[in-house]
Amino acid sequence: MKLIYSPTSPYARKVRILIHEKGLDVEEIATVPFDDDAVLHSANPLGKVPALLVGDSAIYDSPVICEYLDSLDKPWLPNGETAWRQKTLHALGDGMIDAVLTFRMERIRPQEQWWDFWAMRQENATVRALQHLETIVDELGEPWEFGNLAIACALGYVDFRAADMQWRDHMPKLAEWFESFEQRKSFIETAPPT
Ligand SMILES: N[C@@H](CCC(=O)N[C@@H](CS)C(=O)NCC(=O)O)C(=O)O
Repeated sequence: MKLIYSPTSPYARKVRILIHEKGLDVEEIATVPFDDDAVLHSANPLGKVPALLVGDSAIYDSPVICEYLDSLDKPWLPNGETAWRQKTLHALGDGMIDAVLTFRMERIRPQEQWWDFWAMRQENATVRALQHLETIVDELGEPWEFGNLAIACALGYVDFRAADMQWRDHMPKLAEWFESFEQRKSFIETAPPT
């Protein structure tokens, strides 16, 4: 298996942590999606990372890749009803990443093209998600789980792209929960380059 990824992608970071934690045999191939890499385009017509090559076929969209890789060895995703909660937490993390990515893209355009309404909606969504996480922190679990994998990567992405939010000042329980994840080897080794 081969993973096409970008070192700054938080979506790819989830997959890479999962690979590291489970010791899976996956070759990691770095690319820059904005360079319109032909290998990436042939794997994923949407031109987005991550994409996983399995034999002659490709799997994409990071939650699908995570679910596939997780199923290969001692699944974190439980069977039955609780799986829906784990998938929903994973979607919450992904949604936070989507929101931070979107408002950052607004801000790196020339200022006269900024759409403040849209940027503000994404920023507000991120704040609401952080506030919600602070209220459900006891549910997030301590070892890696399918849901908290995305939440931890989302918090890492807020730190990477929106550090000025200073979320730790307002969400102390979440900050304490996140500390133990920040110290894990797989999290450190997949950190975006500064
Ligand atoms: N929903 C997708 C989002 C992937 C995504 O947007 N990746 C970004 C990098 S962080 C990308 O490849 N962007 C290139 C583009 O949109 O053209 C997933 O979870 O895999």
